[in-house]
Amino acid sequence: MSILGSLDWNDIFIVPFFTEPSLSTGIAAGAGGVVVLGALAVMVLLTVKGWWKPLWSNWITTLDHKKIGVIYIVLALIMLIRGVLEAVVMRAQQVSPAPGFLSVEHHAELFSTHGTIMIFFVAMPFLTGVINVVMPLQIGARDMEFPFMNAVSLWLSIGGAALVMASLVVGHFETGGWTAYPPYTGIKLSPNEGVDYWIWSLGLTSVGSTLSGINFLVTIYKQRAPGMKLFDMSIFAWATLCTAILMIFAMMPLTVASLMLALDRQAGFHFFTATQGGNMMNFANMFWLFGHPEVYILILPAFGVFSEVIPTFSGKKIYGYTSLVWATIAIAVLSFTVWVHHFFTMGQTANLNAIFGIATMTIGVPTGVKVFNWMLTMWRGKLRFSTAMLFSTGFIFTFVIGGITGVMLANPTIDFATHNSLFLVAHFHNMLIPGLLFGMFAAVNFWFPLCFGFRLDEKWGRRSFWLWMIGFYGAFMPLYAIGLMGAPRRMAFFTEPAYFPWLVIAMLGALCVLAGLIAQVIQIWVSVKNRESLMVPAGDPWDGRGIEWSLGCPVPEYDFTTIPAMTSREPWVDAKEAGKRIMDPTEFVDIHLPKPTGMPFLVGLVATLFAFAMIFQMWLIAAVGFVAMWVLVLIRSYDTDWEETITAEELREGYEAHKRLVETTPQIRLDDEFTTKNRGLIMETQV
Ligand code: HEM
Ligand SMILES: [Cu+2]
Repeated sequence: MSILGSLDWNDIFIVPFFTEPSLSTGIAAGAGGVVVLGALAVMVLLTVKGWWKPLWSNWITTLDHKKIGVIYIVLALIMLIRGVLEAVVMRAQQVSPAPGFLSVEHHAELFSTHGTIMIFFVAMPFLTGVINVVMPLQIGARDMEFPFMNAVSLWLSIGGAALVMASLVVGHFETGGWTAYPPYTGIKLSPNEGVDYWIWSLGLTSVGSTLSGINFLVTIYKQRAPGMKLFDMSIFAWATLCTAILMIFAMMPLTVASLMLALDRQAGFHFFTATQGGNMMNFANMFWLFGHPEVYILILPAFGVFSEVIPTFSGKKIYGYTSLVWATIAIAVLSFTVWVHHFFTMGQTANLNAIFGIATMTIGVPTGVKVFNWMLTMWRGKLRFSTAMLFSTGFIFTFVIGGITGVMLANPTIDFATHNSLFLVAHFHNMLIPGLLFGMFAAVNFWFPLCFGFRLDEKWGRRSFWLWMIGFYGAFMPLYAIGLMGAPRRMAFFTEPAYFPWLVIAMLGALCVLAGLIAQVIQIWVSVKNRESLMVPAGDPWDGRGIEWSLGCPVPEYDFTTIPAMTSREPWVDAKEAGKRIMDPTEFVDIHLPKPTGMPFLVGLVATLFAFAMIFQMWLIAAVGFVAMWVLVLIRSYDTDWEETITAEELREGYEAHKRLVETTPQIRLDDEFTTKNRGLIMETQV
């Protein structure tokens, strides 16, 4: 056995194109080329601009929750570009004359990477990033409870994503979809390294997410500002609390199921082989015991975002705080009771199906409560349609349609007819695009100034919203129609002419979504270029309600000069109503922040090396990587010099400086909110 395990020449991305030239292998080689050249281009840019050092000292070694959050979001955006491009290629494949330009395996690889990437490397890092930035600021914490572990989670997620990217360059990804059901993904039917890529990239990121869940939960329990009761927290913090609990309990079945699959594949176990006493249904049950709560991990933070954005831009406080909190808790609890609806057709009794069908429909109730809460918050409000607000209202409207089709699918009799059809594909995109992506886009447009000190360009933001909205309807409404006509999912091509016009519309819709994504890239570009005129240093560009808007933009490294006294649910609104433009300080005391360290990056690096070695069965390298990972953690445990102090005096100076700034900033009225007059100080305070 060689030290390079199962790796051979044919695994290098351009080789298949030379051995069997075709459009399909050409596209694969092109994709690998983009990854390699892209990586090279970034390195050249960093070298030419001399950015390696600032990148290392300001970002890679950071333990600051805000920066960690930003890195997560950047990761999500990069992976989103890949995911959307893959979707466009799949759409193009299905409108070309059968059998299309992709080989069947290549198409299968595309829907598998698309699904895996969108869930684990777009959605998860996106929401983890937004929580990282916002939650500590809303509860009056200076950082996460475990900043070092937070950075380790980050680098494990990046490692997982890097492996999925590596599969474009070295070897192949799997072809069994994002769910990777055995027996198809067993060693007999999927002998190459594809499934191992899936197992180990998910392995890294699922451990990262479990640790993030623990971190969020403990932070909320232990780091709330003095006097802040759980029922004083923002709805977003509540959403984080419930998401964190789901992360802790739901990621583990996935980690375990994928490791069992690894044992089946590489160590001759038979957990899931029916002929050897195993049972594939154990995989299905464990996967969906993770999978269903997962969709609420994805959606609850977005619900939290909407619950912050809608009140702000309606000029009213959130309608029905308590009912919203209880609805969130109810959704989190119920989410563990419905997993069987993912396999109604797989052999259990009708009675069992009925029970899980009813449980599924029950989730519609608390979700409906929320929709009414948001609508009643807007009712008679003075609505301002910022980009964040557009994404939020677009969400409500679109999500309700997706919810209705979900209640339809919850009925086992209907599910038997639509299972594995494009109707289902339309349904879950109908939930995830508004319910996850729109929420995250709203969050970025809303909270961006906290991290960078300037707003994002509204004109390009609104354009991106309309392109996403129209693109979504174009891309997915046709799938409801052909799904009901009988089109199955995961098909490399269709021969039924009646589907064709619908597929063309879906293709145009996907292109429109791609245009929306390009508009967002332009939005960021334009905003960075015009950052001087978009600066909002006084810190409150939207007449915000949460205490995160009282800190100045960008928020200083230590977040709070003094931890605010939480005397009510919305102390910042109270302060503004009392005519104040800055929160009263409590007491200035020395604080300790963890020093930047490259250790989490190194842990992530060796963990990724270990995972890569496991994929290609390089056992020696894997063993070294595994040991190195723990040695690094051990070294860190003995490190005593890991804190730096910020003195009370520095904090007082920070406070005075912010105060002077606010005093000299021109105040504007809400009508000028979207103009360059907005420097972060708005006169009108809402009720
Ligand atoms: C942005 C526009 C998007 C387009 C145009 C798109 C398109 C597609 C297409 C064509 C498929 C294959 C359907 C089939 O089985 O024939 C698919 C599958 C899938 N998509 Fe998307 N998608 C988009 C966004 C998303 C997002 C945001 C998510 C999740 C956060 C997502 C998650 C999935 C999943 C999980 C699958 C199933 C993969 C499998 O069959 O294993 N997609 N999508
Ligand atoms: Cu489900």
